[in-house]
Amino acid sequence: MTLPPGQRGVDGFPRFGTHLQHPPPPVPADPVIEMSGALTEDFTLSVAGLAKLPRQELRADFHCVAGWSATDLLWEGVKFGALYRTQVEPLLAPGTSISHVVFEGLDGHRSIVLLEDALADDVLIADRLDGRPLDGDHGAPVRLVSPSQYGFVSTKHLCRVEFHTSQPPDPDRWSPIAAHRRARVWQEERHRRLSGRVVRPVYRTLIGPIRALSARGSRTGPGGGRTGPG
Ligand SMILES: Nc1nc2c(c(=O)[nH]1)N[C@H]1C(S)=C(S)[C@@H](COP(=O)(O)O)O[C@H]1N2
Ligand SMILES: [Mo]
Repeated sequence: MTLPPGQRGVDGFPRFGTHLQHPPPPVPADPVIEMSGALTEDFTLSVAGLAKLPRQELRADFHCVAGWSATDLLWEGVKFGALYRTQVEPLLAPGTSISHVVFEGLDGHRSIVLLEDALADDVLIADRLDGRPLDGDHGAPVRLVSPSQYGFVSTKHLCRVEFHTSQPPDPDRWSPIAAHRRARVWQEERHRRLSGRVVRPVYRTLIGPIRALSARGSRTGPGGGRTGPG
């Protein structure tokens, strides 16, 4: 299998993230996803209810912007596009046009995604990985999975989705490592202003330290919680 430009395969699926050494957030007794923003009314989606919607399996590689790729993961969940069309579009006032979607996790991680990217056929709200419920390391109880975009888009521990009619405030804006707004892996859209090729070697130096920190915060022990064959 070829990987996108500048990516290197890793064994297994490490826990990795801006959460660094923080353990995964506790899963609420009856977890929900709050759906809010430019809708005629906000609503709440229960995570248990997701299991009853039309299910989708997705076999895909997962690419972190720092340069590692986990290969051949099997996700299960609900297509974000199907959810949007059936449950969100009916709540749009005439003339309202959504441009951006914000995905927020229980740990405060946020990803800002163009609607057209969020509606791609390979974007899931996933509750299972490799035939098992998601564990804390990989985003329990549910996470976004958008394998055509770098990993930071795929918010773990998803608890809120906001629908916006224009670019929402972006705390990343003036950051030296400002993430690319589309973050498409095959276009190597790592950085907002610098070319992917240029930032590659710099980002790669972050993999070791962030992996070590993330493993330290893991509930399932170092190595990332992906056990068994594969
Ligand atoms: N809630 C939350 N989601 C997150 C992150 C995070 O720190 N918190 N890190 C992101 C980054 S940078 C990557 S590469 C992937 C890593 O997913 P994994 O830990 O399942 O490998 O999660 C993304 N989603
Ligand atoms: Mo990442």
